[in-house]
Amino acid sequence: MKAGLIFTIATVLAGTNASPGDKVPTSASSDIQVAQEQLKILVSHAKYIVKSAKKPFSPTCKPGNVQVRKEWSTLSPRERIAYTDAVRCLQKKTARSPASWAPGAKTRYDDWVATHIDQTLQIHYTGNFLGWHRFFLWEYEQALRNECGYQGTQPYWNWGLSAETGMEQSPVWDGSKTSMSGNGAYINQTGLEVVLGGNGLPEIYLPVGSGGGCIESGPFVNMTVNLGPASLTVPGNITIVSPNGPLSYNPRCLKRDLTDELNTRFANFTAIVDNILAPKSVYDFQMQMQGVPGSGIIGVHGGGHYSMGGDPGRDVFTSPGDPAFYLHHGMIDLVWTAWQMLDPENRIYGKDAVAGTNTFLNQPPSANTTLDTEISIGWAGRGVNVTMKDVMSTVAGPFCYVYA
Ligand SMILES: *[C@@H]1O[C@H](CO)[C@@H](O)[C@H](O)[C@H]1NC(C)=O
Ligand SMILES: *[C@@H]1O[C@H](CO)[C@@H](O)[C@H](O)[C@H]1NC(C)=O
Ligand SMILES: *[C@@H]1O[C@H](CO)[C@@H](O)[C@H](O)[C@H]1NC(C)=O
Ligand SMILES: *[C@@H]1O[C@H](CO)[C@@H](O)[C@H](O)[C@H]1NC(C)=O
Ligand SMILES: *[C@@H]1O[C@H](CO)[C@@H](O)[C@H](O)[C@H]1NC(C)=O
Ligand SMILES: *[C@@H]1O[C@H](CO)[C@@H](O)[C@H](O)[C@H]1NC(C)=O
Ligand SMILES: [Cu+2]
Repeated sequence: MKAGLIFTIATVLAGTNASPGDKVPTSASSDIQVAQEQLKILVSHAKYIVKSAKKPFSPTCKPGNVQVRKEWSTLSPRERIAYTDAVRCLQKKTARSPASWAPGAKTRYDDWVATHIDQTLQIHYTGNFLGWHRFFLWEYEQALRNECGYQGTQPYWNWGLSAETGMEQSPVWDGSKTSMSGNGAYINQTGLEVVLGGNGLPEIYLPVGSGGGCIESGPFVNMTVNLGPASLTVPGNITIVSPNGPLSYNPRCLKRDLTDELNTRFANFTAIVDNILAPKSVYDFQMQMQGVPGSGIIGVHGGGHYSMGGDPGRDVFTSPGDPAFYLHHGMIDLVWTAWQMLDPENRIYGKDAVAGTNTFLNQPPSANTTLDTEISIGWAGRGVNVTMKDVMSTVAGPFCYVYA
Protein backbone atom coordinates (compact mmCIF):
# COMPACT_ATOMS: atom_id res chain seq x y z
CA MET A 1 0.00 0.00 0.00
CA LYS A 2 3.08 2.21 0.05
CA ALA A 3 2.41 2.73 -3.60
CA GLY A 4 -0.95 4.31 -2.78
CA LEU A 5 0.49 7.70 -1.89
CA ILE A 6 2.66 7.80 -4.97
CA PHE A 7 -0.28 7.02 -7.17
CA THR A 8 -2.38 9.67 -5.49
CA ILE A 9 0.25 12.22 -6.45
CA ALA A 10 0.58 10.67 -9.86
CA THR A 11 -3.16 10.70 -10.44
CA VAL A 12 -3.36 14.39 -9.67
CA LEU A 13 -0.61 15.05 -12.17
CA ALA A 14 -2.26 12.76 -14.69
CA GLY A 15 -5.27 15.04 -14.67
CA THR A 16 -3.12 17.84 -16.04
CA ASN A 17 -0.86 17.70 -19.04
CA ALA A 18 1.51 14.85 -19.86
CA SER A 19 4.04 17.27 -21.22
CA PRO A 20 3.47 20.95 -21.81
CA GLY A 21 0.57 21.55 -24.13
CA ASP A 22 -0.25 17.90 -24.79
CA LYS A 23 -3.61 16.99 -23.37
CA VAL A 24 -4.16 13.28 -22.84
CA PRO A 25 -6.75 12.20 -25.43
CA THR A 26 -9.94 10.47 -24.35
CA SER A 27 -10.89 8.63 -27.53
CA ALA A 28 -8.95 7.35 -30.53
CA SER A 29 -9.03 9.44 -33.68
CA SER A 30 -9.98 7.61 -36.87
CA ASP A 31 -7.50 9.89 -38.64
CA ILE A 32 -4.33 7.78 -38.63
CA GLN A 33 -1.99 10.81 -38.44
CA VAL A 34 -3.90 12.25 -35.49
CA ALA A 35 -3.89 8.82 -33.81
CA GLN A 36 -0.12 8.65 -34.28
CA GLU A 37 0.22 11.91 -32.32
CA GLN A 38 -2.20 10.62 -29.70
CA LEU A 39 -0.03 7.55 -29.17
CA LYS A 40 3.05 9.74 -28.68
CA ILE A 41 1.20 11.66 -25.98
CA LEU A 42 0.05 8.46 -24.26
CA VAL A 43 3.58 7.03 -24.25
CA SER A 44 5.12 10.21 -22.87
CA HIS A 45 2.30 10.48 -20.36
CA ALA A 46 3.03 6.97 -19.09
CA LYS A 47 6.73 7.73 -18.83
CA TYR A 48 6.02 10.98 -17.03
CA ILE A 49 3.70 9.38 -14.48
CA VAL A 50 6.28 6.73 -13.66
CA LYS A 51 9.20 9.11 -13.46
CA SER A 52 7.37 11.87 -11.58
CA ALA A 53 6.86 9.60 -8.59
CA LYS A 54 8.67 11.02 -5.57
CA LYS A 55 9.81 7.63 -4.35
CA PRO A 56 11.06 4.70 -6.37
CA PHE A 57 8.60 1.83 -6.45
CA SER A 58 11.18 -0.74 -5.48
CA PRO A 59 14.27 -0.11 -3.34
CA THR A 60 16.61 -0.74 -6.25
CA CYS A 61 14.75 1.23 -8.92
CA LYS A 62 15.36 4.96 -8.68
CA PRO A 63 14.47 7.75 -11.10
CA GLY A 64 18.15 8.00 -12.05
CA ASN A 65 18.57 4.35 -13.06
CA VAL A 66 15.32 3.64 -14.87
CA GLN A 67 16.15 2.08 -18.22
CA VAL A 68 14.40 3.18 -21.38
CA ARG A 69 13.07 0.74 -23.98
CA LYS A 70 12.96 2.23 -27.46
CA GLU A 71 11.36 1.68 -30.84
CA TRP A 72 13.57 -0.17 -33.33
CA SER A 73 13.69 2.73 -35.81
CA THR A 74 15.06 5.09 -33.15
CA LEU A 75 18.09 2.88 -32.46
CA SER A 76 21.30 3.64 -34.34
CA PRO A 77 22.54 1.01 -36.82
CA ARG A 78 25.24 0.10 -34.30
CA GLU A 79 22.66 -0.38 -31.53
CA ARG A 80 20.47 -2.57 -33.73
CA ILE A 81 23.38 -4.79 -34.66
CA ALA A 82 24.42 -5.02 -31.01
CA TYR A 83 20.94 -6.33 -30.26
CA THR A 84 20.81 -8.92 -33.06
CA ASP A 85 24.39 -9.99 -32.24
CA ALA A 86 23.30 -10.66 -28.66
CA VAL A 87 20.32 -12.73 -29.85
CA ARG A 88 22.64 -14.72 -32.12
CA CYS A 89 24.94 -15.21 -29.13
CA LEU A 90 22.07 -16.78 -27.13
CA GLN A 91 21.48 -19.03 -30.14
CA LYS A 92 25.05 -20.30 -29.86
CA LYS A 93 25.00 -21.09 -26.13
CA THR A 94 23.87 -24.42 -24.77
CA ALA A 95 20.34 -24.98 -23.52
CA ARG A 96 19.59 -25.45 -19.83
CA SER A 97 16.36 -27.35 -20.46
CA PRO A 98 16.97 -31.05 -19.72
CA ALA A 99 16.96 -33.20 -22.84
CA SER A 100 14.66 -35.63 -21.03
CA TRP A 101 12.01 -32.91 -21.04
CA ALA A 102 12.71 -30.97 -24.24
CA PRO A 103 15.09 -32.93 -26.48
CA GLY A 104 14.67 -30.30 -29.21
CA ALA A 105 15.94 -27.46 -27.02
CA LYS A 106 19.54 -27.18 -28.20
CA THR A 107 20.40 -23.57 -27.46
CA ARG A 108 19.93 -21.08 -24.68
CA TYR A 109 17.53 -19.24 -26.99
CA ASP A 110 15.47 -22.42 -27.24
CA ASP A 111 14.90 -22.37 -23.48
CA TRP A 112 12.47 -19.49 -24.02
CA VAL A 113 10.72 -21.22 -26.89
CA ALA A 114 10.34 -24.50 -24.96
CA THR A 115 8.89 -22.75 -21.91
CA HIS A 116 6.36 -20.88 -24.04
CA ILE A 117 5.32 -24.06 -25.88
CA ASP A 118 4.92 -25.87 -22.58
CA GLN A 119 2.75 -23.19 -20.97
CA THR A 120 0.79 -21.78 -23.94
CA LEU A 121 -2.61 -22.98 -22.74
CA GLN A 122 -2.02 -21.42 -19.30
CA ILE A 123 -0.77 -17.99 -20.47
CA HIS A 124 -3.06 -16.81 -23.30
CA TYR A 125 -6.68 -15.70 -22.82
CA THR A 126 -5.88 -15.99 -19.11
CA GLY A 127 -5.59 -13.58 -16.21
CA ASN A 128 -1.80 -13.90 -16.24
CA PHE A 129 -1.37 -13.20 -19.99
CA LEU A 130 0.02 -9.68 -19.62
CA GLY A 131 2.06 -10.30 -16.48
CA TRP A 132 3.52 -13.60 -17.65
CA HIS A 133 4.72 -12.11 -20.94
CA ARG A 134 6.14 -9.02 -19.19
CA PHE A 135 8.26 -11.27 -17.00
CA PHE A 136 9.22 -13.58 -19.89
CA LEU A 137 10.42 -10.60 -21.93
CA TRP A 138 12.32 -9.11 -19.01
CA GLU A 139 14.20 -12.33 -18.34
CA TYR A 140 15.07 -12.55 -22.04
CA GLU A 141 16.40 -9.00 -21.95
CA GLN A 142 18.43 -9.83 -18.83
CA ALA A 143 19.88 -12.94 -20.49
CA LEU A 144 20.98 -10.86 -23.49
CA ARG A 145 22.67 -8.46 -21.10
CA ASN A 146 24.11 -10.86 -18.53
CA GLU A 147 24.96 -13.83 -20.73
CA CYS A 148 25.79 -12.10 -24.02
CA GLY A 149 27.23 -8.74 -23.02
CA TYR A 150 24.42 -6.66 -24.51
CA GLN A 151 24.46 -3.11 -23.14
CA GLY A 152 21.14 -1.88 -24.48
CA THR A 153 17.50 -2.51 -23.60
CA GLN A 154 14.82 -4.63 -25.23
CA PRO A 155 13.61 -2.75 -28.33
CA TYR A 156 10.02 -2.82 -29.52
CA TRP A 157 8.18 -2.76 -32.86
CA ASN A 158 5.56 -0.04 -33.12
CA TRP A 159 3.05 -1.72 -35.44
CA GLY A 160 1.51 1.62 -36.40
CA LEU A 161 4.69 2.70 -38.19
CA SER A 162 4.91 -0.35 -40.47
CA ALA A 163 1.16 -0.16 -41.09
CA GLU A 164 1.90 3.24 -42.65
CA THR A 165 5.03 2.40 -44.64
CA GLY A 166 4.36 -1.22 -45.53
CA MET A 167 6.23 -3.90 -43.61
CA GLU A 168 9.01 -4.43 -46.14
CA GLN A 169 9.84 -0.72 -46.00
CA SER A 170 10.02 -0.77 -42.19
CA PRO A 171 13.45 -0.81 -40.50
CA VAL A 172 12.27 -3.84 -38.51
CA TRP A 173 11.45 -5.92 -41.59
CA ASP A 174 13.43 -4.51 -44.53
CA GLY A 175 15.80 -7.47 -44.60
CA SER A 176 18.93 -5.30 -44.25
CA LYS A 177 21.73 -6.12 -41.86
CA THR A 178 20.26 -3.60 -39.40
CA SER A 179 16.79 -5.22 -39.49
CA MET A 180 15.34 -8.27 -37.73
CA SER A 181 15.63 -10.00 -41.15
CA GLY A 182 12.82 -9.56 -43.64
CA ASN A 183 10.21 -11.40 -45.62
CA GLY A 184 10.39 -15.04 -46.61
CA ALA A 185 11.07 -16.08 -50.20
CA TYR A 186 8.02 -15.72 -52.44
CA ILE A 187 5.75 -18.72 -52.66
CA ASN A 188 2.68 -18.70 -54.88
CA GLN A 189 -0.22 -18.92 -52.41
CA THR A 190 -2.88 -17.58 -54.77
CA GLY A 191 -6.37 -18.57 -53.70
CA LEU A 192 -5.32 -19.76 -50.26
CA GLU A 193 -6.39 -18.40 -46.90
CA VAL A 194 -5.17 -18.79 -43.35
CA VAL A 195 -7.92 -20.39 -41.28
CA LEU A 196 -7.70 -19.91 -37.52
CA GLY A 197 -9.98 -21.49 -34.96
CA GLY A 198 -11.21 -25.04 -34.85
CA ASN A 199 -11.23 -27.15 -31.68
CA GLY A 200 -14.56 -25.61 -30.78
CA LEU A 201 -13.47 -22.03 -31.50
CA PRO A 202 -15.13 -20.13 -34.34
CA GLU A 203 -13.14 -19.96 -37.58
CA ILE A 204 -11.42 -16.75 -38.69
CA TYR A 205 -10.21 -16.34 -42.28
CA LEU A 206 -7.08 -14.29 -42.83
CA PRO A 207 -5.29 -13.33 -46.03
CA VAL A 208 -1.88 -14.74 -46.92
CA GLY A 209 1.16 -12.49 -47.20
CA SER A 210 3.73 -11.64 -49.85
CA GLY A 211 6.43 -14.16 -48.87
CA GLY A 212 5.86 -17.56 -47.32
CA GLY A 213 9.26 -19.22 -47.64
CA CYS A 214 12.55 -19.07 -45.74
CA ILE A 215 13.99 -15.65 -44.92
CA GLU A 216 16.79 -14.75 -47.30
CA SER A 217 18.81 -11.96 -45.73
CA GLY A 218 19.62 -10.06 -42.57
CA PRO A 219 21.06 -11.17 -39.24
CA PHE A 220 18.96 -14.34 -38.87
CA VAL A 221 19.36 -15.65 -42.40
CA ASN A 222 20.93 -18.92 -41.33
CA MET A 223 19.24 -19.49 -38.03
CA THR A 224 17.59 -22.81 -37.32
CA VAL A 225 14.21 -23.16 -35.65
CA ASN A 226 14.65 -26.28 -33.52
CA LEU A 227 11.35 -26.67 -31.68
CA GLY A 228 7.72 -27.07 -32.67
CA PRO A 229 5.45 -26.72 -34.37
CA ALA A 230 2.68 -27.44 -31.90
CA SER A 231 -0.19 -25.98 -33.89
CA LEU A 232 1.09 -24.23 -36.99
CA THR A 233 -1.54 -22.71 -39.24
CA VAL A 234 -0.48 -23.01 -42.87
CA PRO A 235 -2.36 -21.32 -45.75
CA GLY A 236 -5.05 -23.66 -47.05
CA ASN A 237 -6.71 -24.62 -43.74
CA ILE A 238 -3.92 -26.94 -42.68
CA THR A 239 -2.52 -27.25 -39.17
CA ILE A 240 0.89 -28.84 -38.68
CA VAL A 241 2.18 -30.54 -35.56
CA SER A 242 5.72 -31.84 -35.17
CA PRO A 243 5.61 -35.64 -35.66
CA ASN A 244 7.38 -36.44 -32.40
CA GLY A 245 5.78 -33.72 -30.31
CA PRO A 246 6.49 -29.99 -30.14
CA LEU A 247 9.42 -30.30 -27.73
CA SER A 248 11.28 -32.73 -29.98
CA TYR A 249 14.11 -31.77 -32.35
CA ASN A 250 12.75 -30.59 -35.69
CA PRO A 251 15.35 -28.32 -37.32
CA ARG A 252 14.14 -26.08 -40.16
CA CYS A 253 14.55 -22.60 -41.55
CA LEU A 254 12.79 -19.49 -40.21
CA LYS A 255 9.89 -18.64 -42.54
CA ARG A 256 7.98 -15.39 -42.81
CA ASP A 257 4.97 -14.27 -44.78
CA LEU A 258 4.74 -10.52 -44.18
CA THR A 259 1.09 -9.53 -44.48
CA ASP A 260 0.52 -5.79 -44.76
CA GLU A 261 -3.23 -6.24 -44.89
CA LEU A 262 -3.28 -7.67 -41.34
CA ASN A 263 -0.89 -5.03 -40.04
CA THR A 264 -3.05 -2.20 -41.38
CA ARG A 265 -6.39 -3.76 -40.50
CA PHE A 266 -5.67 -4.80 -36.91
CA ALA A 267 -2.64 -2.87 -35.69
CA ASN A 268 -2.78 0.63 -37.16
CA PHE A 269 -2.37 3.73 -34.97
CA THR A 270 -6.13 4.07 -34.46
CA ALA A 271 -6.40 0.44 -33.35
CA ILE A 272 -3.50 0.88 -30.91
CA VAL A 273 -4.82 4.10 -29.39
CA ASP A 274 -8.34 2.67 -29.19
CA ASN A 275 -7.00 -0.32 -27.26
CA ILE A 276 -5.43 2.08 -24.77
CA LEU A 277 -8.39 4.45 -24.44
CA ALA A 278 -11.60 2.46 -24.93
CA PRO A 279 -11.45 -0.42 -22.42
CA LYS A 280 -12.23 0.63 -18.87
CA SER A 281 -11.67 -2.75 -17.20
CA VAL A 282 -8.65 -5.01 -17.46
CA TYR A 283 -10.93 -7.80 -18.67
CA ASP A 284 -12.05 -5.66 -21.62
CA PHE A 285 -8.51 -4.43 -22.18
CA GLN A 286 -6.96 -7.86 -22.56
CA MET A 287 -9.91 -9.18 -24.60
CA GLN A 288 -9.69 -6.29 -27.06
CA MET A 289 -5.98 -6.87 -27.34
CA GLN A 290 -6.29 -10.60 -28.10
CA GLY A 291 -9.60 -10.40 -29.98
CA VAL A 292 -12.96 -11.62 -28.67
CA PRO A 293 -13.48 -15.18 -30.01
CA GLY A 294 -16.29 -15.21 -32.53
CA SER A 295 -15.91 -11.53 -33.38
CA GLY A 296 -13.64 -12.18 -36.35
CA ILE A 297 -11.25 -9.64 -34.84
CA ILE A 298 -7.79 -10.71 -33.70
CA GLY A 299 -6.77 -7.50 -31.92
CA VAL A 300 -3.39 -5.81 -31.95
CA HIS A 301 -1.81 -8.92 -30.41
CA GLY A 302 -3.05 -11.21 -33.18
CA GLY A 303 -2.53 -8.48 -35.75
CA GLY A 304 1.17 -8.26 -34.95
CA HIS A 305 1.69 -12.02 -34.78
CA TYR A 306 -0.16 -12.92 -37.95
CA SER A 307 1.28 -10.07 -39.98
CA MET A 308 4.71 -11.74 -39.49
CA GLY A 309 3.19 -15.02 -40.64
CA GLY A 310 5.33 -17.99 -41.56
CA ASP A 311 6.84 -20.62 -39.29
CA PRO A 312 6.86 -20.33 -36.31
CA GLY A 313 5.03 -16.98 -36.58
CA ARG A 314 1.61 -18.57 -37.12
CA ASP A 315 1.97 -21.06 -34.28
CA VAL A 316 0.80 -19.50 -31.00
CA PHE A 317 2.82 -22.08 -29.06
CA THR A 318 6.15 -21.76 -30.88
CA SER A 319 5.97 -18.08 -31.87
CA PRO A 320 8.96 -17.04 -29.64
CA GLY A 321 11.06 -19.09 -32.08
CA ASP A 322 10.99 -16.04 -34.38
CA PRO A 323 13.34 -13.45 -32.85
CA ALA A 324 10.90 -10.68 -33.80
CA PHE A 325 8.46 -12.09 -31.22
CA TYR A 326 10.27 -10.13 -28.51
CA LEU A 327 9.92 -6.81 -30.36
CA HIS A 328 6.23 -7.52 -30.84
CA HIS A 329 5.74 -8.31 -27.17
CA GLY A 330 7.67 -5.18 -26.25
CA MET A 331 4.90 -3.22 -27.97
CA ILE A 332 2.24 -5.31 -26.19
CA ASP A 333 3.89 -4.41 -22.89
CA LEU A 334 4.07 -0.74 -23.90
CA VAL A 335 0.33 -0.71 -24.64
CA TRP A 336 -0.40 -2.31 -21.26
CA THR A 337 1.85 0.21 -19.49
CA ALA A 338 0.19 3.14 -21.27
CA TRP A 339 -3.22 1.78 -20.28
CA GLN A 340 -2.16 1.21 -16.66
CA MET A 341 -0.77 4.72 -16.28
CA LEU A 342 -4.09 6.32 -17.22
CA ASP A 343 -5.44 5.07 -13.88
CA PRO A 344 -2.52 3.74 -11.84
CA GLU A 345 -4.52 3.57 -8.62
CA ASN A 346 -6.86 0.90 -10.01
CA ARG A 347 -4.78 -0.66 -12.76
CA ILE A 348 -1.55 -1.57 -11.00
CA TYR A 349 -2.59 -3.19 -7.72
CA GLY A 350 -6.24 -2.16 -7.57
CA LYS A 351 -9.54 -3.43 -8.94
CA ASP A 352 -8.35 -3.45 -12.54
CA ALA A 353 -5.03 -5.14 -11.99
CA VAL A 354 -6.07 -8.68 -12.92
CA ALA A 355 -9.07 -10.50 -14.41
CA GLY A 356 -9.51 -14.03 -15.69
CA THR A 357 -8.44 -17.54 -14.77
CA ASN A 358 -5.31 -19.60 -15.28
CA THR A 359 -6.48 -21.54 -18.34
CA PHE A 360 -7.14 -20.54 -21.99
CA LEU A 361 -10.67 -19.04 -22.03
CA ASN A 362 -11.12 -20.95 -18.75
CA GLN A 363 -10.91 -24.33 -20.54
CA PRO A 364 -10.68 -26.51 -18.54
CA PRO A 365 -12.13 -24.41 -15.71
CA SER A 366 -9.48 -23.17 -13.27
CA ALA A 367 -8.97 -20.79 -10.39
CA ASN A 368 -9.12 -17.03 -10.88
CA THR A 369 -5.77 -15.37 -11.36
CA THR A 370 -4.92 -13.14 -8.40
CA LEU A 371 -1.98 -10.98 -7.38
CA ASP A 372 -0.67 -14.04 -5.54
CA THR A 373 -0.70 -16.33 -8.58
CA GLU A 374 2.79 -17.65 -9.22
CA ILE A 375 4.65 -17.19 -12.50
CA SER A 376 7.39 -19.61 -13.48
CA ILE A 377 9.26 -19.56 -16.77
CA GLY A 378 10.99 -22.86 -16.21
CA TRP A 379 14.53 -23.13 -17.58
CA ALA A 380 14.36 -19.79 -19.33
CA GLY A 381 15.51 -16.92 -17.16
CA ARG A 382 17.34 -17.33 -13.90
CA GLY A 383 15.21 -19.91 -12.16
CA VAL A 384 13.37 -17.51 -9.89
CA ASN A 385 9.61 -17.53 -9.68
CA VAL A 386 7.60 -14.37 -9.11
CA THR A 387 3.96 -13.65 -8.39
CA MET A 388 1.59 -11.47 -10.38
CA LYS A 389 2.02 -8.79 -7.71
CA ASP A 390 5.72 -8.58 -8.59
CA VAL A 391 5.06 -7.88 -12.28
CA MET A 392 2.32 -5.28 -12.15
CA SER A 393 4.57 -2.21 -12.37
CA THR A 394 7.54 -1.75 -14.71
CA VAL A 395 9.43 0.00 -11.89
CA ALA A 396 8.67 -2.44 -9.06
CA GLY A 397 9.45 -6.06 -8.31
CA PRO A 398 12.37 -7.12 -10.48
CA PHE A 399 11.80 -4.39 -13.08
CA CYS A 400 13.15 -0.91 -13.68
CA TYR A 401 12.21 0.40 -17.13
CA VAL A 402 9.92 2.73 -19.01
CA TYR A 403 9.03 3.12 -22.68
CA ALA A 404 9.97 6.05 -24.88
C1 LIG B 1 0.01 -18.55 -58.98
O1 LIG B 1 -0.79 -19.69 -59.15
C2 LIG B 1 -2.01 -19.43 -59.82
C3 LIG B 1 -2.82 -20.71 -59.89
O2 LIG B 1 -2.83 -21.37 -58.67
C4 LIG B 1 -1.75 -18.89 -61.20
O3 LIG B 1 -2.97 -18.55 -61.81
C5 LIG B 1 -0.88 -17.66 -61.10
O4 LIG B 1 -0.50 -17.23 -62.41
C6 LIG B 1 0.37 -17.92 -60.31
N1 LIG B 1 1.10 -16.68 -60.09
C7 LIG B 1 2.41 -16.56 -60.28
C8 LIG B 1 3.00 -15.21 -59.99
O5 LIG B 1 3.09 -17.50 -60.62
C1 LIG C 1 24.52 -19.04 -44.51
O1 LIG C 1 24.71 -20.38 -44.90
C2 LIG C 1 25.18 -20.52 -46.22
C3 LIG C 1 25.20 -22.01 -46.57
O2 LIG C 1 25.75 -22.74 -45.54
C4 LIG C 1 26.56 -19.87 -46.35
O3 LIG C 1 27.01 -19.94 -47.68
C5 LIG C 1 26.44 -18.40 -45.95
O4 LIG C 1 27.71 -17.80 -45.93
C6 LIG C 1 25.82 -18.25 -44.56
N1 LIG C 1 25.56 -16.84 -44.30
C7 LIG C 1 25.85 -16.28 -43.15
C8 LIG C 1 25.54 -14.82 -43.06
O5 LIG C 1 26.32 -16.86 -42.21
C1 LIG D 1 -11.05 -26.29 -42.21
O1 LIG D 1 -10.73 -27.57 -41.69
C2 LIG D 1 -11.59 -28.01 -40.67
C3 LIG D 1 -11.03 -29.30 -40.11
O2 LIG D 1 -10.69 -30.18 -41.14
C4 LIG D 1 -12.99 -28.15 -41.23
O3 LIG D 1 -13.87 -28.57 -40.21
C5 LIG D 1 -13.43 -26.81 -41.78
O4 LIG D 1 -14.71 -26.91 -42.38
C6 LIG D 1 -12.43 -26.27 -42.78
N1 LIG D 1 -12.79 -24.93 -43.15
C7 LIG D 1 -12.71 -24.49 -44.42
C8 LIG D 1 -13.09 -23.07 -44.64
O5 LIG D 1 -12.34 -25.20 -45.34
C1 LIG E 1 -7.52 0.62 -38.35
O1 LIG E 1 -7.88 -0.25 -37.29
C2 LIG E 1 -9.24 -0.24 -36.96
C3 LIG E 1 -9.40 -1.15 -35.75
O2 LIG E 1 -8.86 -2.41 -36.00
C4 LIG E 1 -10.07 -0.67 -38.13
O3 LIG E 1 -11.44 -0.62 -37.81
C5 LIG E 1 -9.79 0.24 -39.31
O4 LIG E 1 -10.48 -0.22 -40.44
C6 LIG E 1 -8.29 0.26 -39.60
N1 LIG E 1 -7.97 1.21 -40.64
C7 LIG E 1 -7.54 0.84 -41.82
C8 LIG E 1 -7.18 1.93 -42.74
O5 LIG E 1 -7.42 -0.33 -42.15
C1 LIG F 1 -13.66 -15.39 -10.04
O1 LIG F 1 -13.87 -14.19 -10.75
C2 LIG F 1 -15.24 -14.01 -11.16
C3 LIG F 1 -15.29 -12.77 -12.04
O2 LIG F 1 -14.73 -11.69 -11.38
C4 LIG F 1 -16.12 -13.91 -9.93
O3 LIG F 1 -17.47 -13.77 -10.32
C5 LIG F 1 -15.97 -15.18 -9.10
O4 LIG F 1 -16.69 -15.06 -7.89
C6 LIG F 1 -14.49 -15.45 -8.78
N1 LIG F 1 -14.37 -16.74 -8.16
C7 LIG F 1 -13.73 -16.93 -7.02
C8 LIG F 1 -13.68 -18.35 -6.53
O5 LIG F 1 -13.19 -16.02 -6.40
C1 LIG G 1 8.80 -22.38 -9.69
O1 LIG G 1 7.53 -22.88 -10.05
C2 LIG G 1 7.59 -24.13 -10.71
C3 LIG G 1 6.22 -24.45 -11.24
O2 LIG G 1 5.25 -24.26 -10.27
C4 LIG G 1 8.12 -25.17 -9.73
O3 LIG G 1 8.20 -26.43 -10.37
C5 LIG G 1 9.51 -24.74 -9.29
O4 LIG G 1 9.99 -25.64 -8.31
C6 LIG G 1 9.49 -23.34 -8.72
N1 LIG G 1 10.86 -22.89 -8.52
C7 LIG G 1 11.25 -22.31 -7.41
C8 LIG G 1 12.68 -21.88 -7.35
O5 LIG G 1 10.50 -22.12 -6.47
CU1 LIG H 1 2.65 -15.82 -25.83
